[in-house]
Amino acid sequence: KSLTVMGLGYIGLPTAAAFASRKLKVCGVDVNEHAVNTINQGEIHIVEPELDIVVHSTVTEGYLKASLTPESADAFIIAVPTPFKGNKQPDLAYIEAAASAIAPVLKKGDLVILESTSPVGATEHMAKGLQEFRPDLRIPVSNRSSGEFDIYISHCPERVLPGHVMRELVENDRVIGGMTPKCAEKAKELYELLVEGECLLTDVRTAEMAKLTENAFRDVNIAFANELSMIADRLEIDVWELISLANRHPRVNVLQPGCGVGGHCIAVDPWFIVSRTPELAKLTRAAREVNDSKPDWVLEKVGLEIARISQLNPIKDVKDITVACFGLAFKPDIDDLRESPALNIAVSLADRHPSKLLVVEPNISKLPRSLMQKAELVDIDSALENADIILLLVDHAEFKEQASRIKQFVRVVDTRGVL
Ligand code: SAJ
Repeated sequence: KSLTVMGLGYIGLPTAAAFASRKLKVCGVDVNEHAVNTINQGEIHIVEPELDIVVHSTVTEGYLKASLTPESADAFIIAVPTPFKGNKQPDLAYIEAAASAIAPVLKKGDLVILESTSPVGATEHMAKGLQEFRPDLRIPVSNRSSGEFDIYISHCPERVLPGHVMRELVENDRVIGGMTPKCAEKAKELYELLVEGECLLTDVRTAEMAKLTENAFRDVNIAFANELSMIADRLEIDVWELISLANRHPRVNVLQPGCGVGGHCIAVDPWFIVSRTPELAKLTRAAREVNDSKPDWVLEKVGLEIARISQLNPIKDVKDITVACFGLAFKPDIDDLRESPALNIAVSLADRHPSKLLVVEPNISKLPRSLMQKAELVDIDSALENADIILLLVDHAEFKEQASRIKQFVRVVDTRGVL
């Protein structure tokens, strides 16, 4: 049996390598020539623990190879990005391109699975595209189709946590939506080669919505925590104490506020729900807006601290006030700066305030381009020595360990409750 995986990013490459490690002949396809060459040398172009070992061994043993164009296979998994456009409408261009690339090599009996997180209706849209390219094949194009078809179409959303992908690919339960019950069964047969969790079968629309629901659920709950943090601040209440007390109720579990919500999923996926049903998804939209507004609120807080220092020391020039940002990553204990509210806050600080900017980020060795020449990367000691204001943005383990020292600092804006 053979598998072609379209897209060799954070989901596609681990998925391709994991199936190849189960002795399936896997061809991974990407438009990025550098990625294709790197993988064919048994190396990886992204950061994910344990992925390098699996890619190296499966390429060496001949089970995994990468290519710029797809080849014929028994099953196809599409794992390409689904970003949104400026107007928060989903952009399905990558799915459409992947479908048009595999259409010429499809043959009777093949299975096509969309794994990309997608708005409801995207799998049907993809199937319609395939049908247009291949009028000679009978392809199910509507959710809950009935009858016999030549191609099996399913949606099986990925739900792995970056940093734990190789383990979660195997251990997590999978939701598998089929265009027909048989399509779902066929996809289940494939995933069972790899997945030790349960494979739960449903239709494609429900599977699409299940994935969006998981991330929107988390977004709404984080938004509640973020809103509480702003209310508590206004009322001069310690939000961390407040949440820990409320969470002592047996049916309450408030999440943790922060400087905003980052990453490539939780800040994007809820918009896919809003885009389909804008008049109904009021809470989902409000949560997105609360979380997106949190970085501005943090910037205002820092602005107030800068103003306070200027008032207390009228001779001190604002240019001589030093702010140290602790953390740039989008969440604790990773080096991933993409879509990070902490990074955006640091960049805005550098652009808006003439004060000096220091950055402490133990997980990186050089500043990203957006901060180069605007800030200086330093260690904790040097920041504590030189900063007038400490802005705690990410609760990295290193900062928690040093909490008692940081606490002695007079001006700290702690967005994560580290102190
Ligand atoms: N965050 C808070 N407070 C919290 C929890 C998280 O502010 O209490 C922030 C984080 O700092 C980060 C953002 O939310 O900026 C997202 O982090 P995360 O750890 O909640 O999630 P991701 O984006 O790394 O991964 C999520 C996961 N989804 C769920 O937990 C429901 C993962 O399982 C999905 O596979 C992934 O999205 C995805 O690819 O969709």
